[in-house]
Amino acid sequence: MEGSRLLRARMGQPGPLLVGGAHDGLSSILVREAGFDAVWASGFEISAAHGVPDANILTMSDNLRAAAVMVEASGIPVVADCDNGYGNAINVIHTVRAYEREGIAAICIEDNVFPKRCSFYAGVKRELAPVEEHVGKIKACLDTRRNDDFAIIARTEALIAGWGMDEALLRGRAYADAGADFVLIHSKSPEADEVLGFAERWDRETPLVCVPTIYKSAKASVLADAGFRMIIYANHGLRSSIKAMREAFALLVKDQMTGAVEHMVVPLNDVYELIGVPKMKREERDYLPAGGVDVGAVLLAAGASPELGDLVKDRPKAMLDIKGKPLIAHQMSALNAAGIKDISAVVGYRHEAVKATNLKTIVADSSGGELESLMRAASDLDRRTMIAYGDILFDTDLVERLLQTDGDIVVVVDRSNASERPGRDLVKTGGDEGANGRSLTGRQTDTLEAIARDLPGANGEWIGMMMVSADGAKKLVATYEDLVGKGADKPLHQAKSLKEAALTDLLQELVARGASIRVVDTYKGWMEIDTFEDYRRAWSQVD
Ligand code: SPV
Ligand code: MG
Repeated sequence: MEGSRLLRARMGQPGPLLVGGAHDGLSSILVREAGFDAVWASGFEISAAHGVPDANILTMSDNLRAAAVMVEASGIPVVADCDNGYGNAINVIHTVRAYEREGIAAICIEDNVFPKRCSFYAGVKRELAPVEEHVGKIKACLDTRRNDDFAIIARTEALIAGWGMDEALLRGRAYADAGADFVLIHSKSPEADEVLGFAERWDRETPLVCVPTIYKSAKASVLADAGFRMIIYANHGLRSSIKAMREAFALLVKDQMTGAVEHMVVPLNDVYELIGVPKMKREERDYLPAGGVDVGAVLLAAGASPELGDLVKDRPKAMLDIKGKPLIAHQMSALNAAGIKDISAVVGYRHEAVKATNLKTIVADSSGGELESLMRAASDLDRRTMIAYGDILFDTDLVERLLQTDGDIVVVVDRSNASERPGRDLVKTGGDEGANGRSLTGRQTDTLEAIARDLPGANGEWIGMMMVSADGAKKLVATYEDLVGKGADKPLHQAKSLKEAALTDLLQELVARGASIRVVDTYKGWMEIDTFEDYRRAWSQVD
């Protein structure tokens, strides 16, 4: 609901409206959090936050911008302090249009001349506009507003300027009779006697507003009983934050260590909650391409590759140059483009040569196999993770397809040429789609039945790429640990020992234990770099 309507609706309920002063988005959020009915976009606070006196030094646009930020951030009605309307009645017309357009609930216009002086500055030149001039401004407000709920608060500074109670009442009545929705009587008396005296003599229906800054001991209930319907706590947020910041800064300069102020500051998470980071995370999930911060990737790049001869004399395959960029950098680009930024590589052979920006490297034990390499990264397997061999090139589309799957363990299978690829990781899959493994819907209903090198009756090749959910990752690690418990020297499927085992051996073990491993089909979008011929092909095919 619009702020002006909310404010009007609140006026229909019992009790005074409590309004908290703020100067920016965060302070307005704190006003809402505390339970105030509305935010007071305080000229005093906004000026102070800009480091200048409250004396019409900031322009209407400066104040409007600050108030509009508060409307957006707080989500509760904003009552804007518009000083004297920033000029004469003609300026006021533009002020009303602009503030109403920004969703402000109410504006307050005081009878100070332009340029105004803050009500509390002592020893400064203080003049009031003639009463007729201010009545003209109030009429201009009422004639200009498009929506009658947009409330106009007419404020008199007669008591502040020392013009006496009779003048204050004369002005208040004139503004009420002109049609103002509220009359604000301001006072700098240390006691509430002045405003209570004013309220006692108030003889109009128009509700009263007060700002108990200097008269500190008047409780809202007392002011409400006297007839005040809106009570503005105008600047206490800003003043308390000055105190807190001053103390924290002094301690930081003294101790030169952030721990010194830890007891004085809110945790970072508190800030995140206040400014909507959890909501932004939900929006990221809803509207950004799949992937993002919650998904990691582990690349297995530890092995030596003697078949590539001199090409890998001083570097591992991951650092093979393909069109001016190492193989691993191509992998990282494809992952990054799909939103996966948190990437680790398990490295081994010539590991000191593996360098890439934003890549975490984990050094594997050179005597171990592929599975042991992966388990070196076990601490990274604490969330949804893409796992891939370090010697394959893949494109972003393939990563995105994997991200769209929802199984706990999902492997990518190439359906072309399975039988013609001896020595490869072959698979047998089964499911409810056609005999050739194609599915019209594109959904992965196929599951892995067997995986091994040189598998008779294979209907596809595992490309060395898989996605595990957080649960799937846990299952992978738990199964490995269970196997370790049974003896690292024991054979595991095609491996002589667990220590030498490949990832395929663990996948086969998971199948044997009844795990459901889903399959995503592909016919293109990847390439293995195993031989000189593969390397030559990569140069011709990579953009
Ligand atoms: C403000 O907050 O800017 C006000 C209220 O106008 S007071 O500072 O008390 O005058
Ligand atoms: Mg003000």
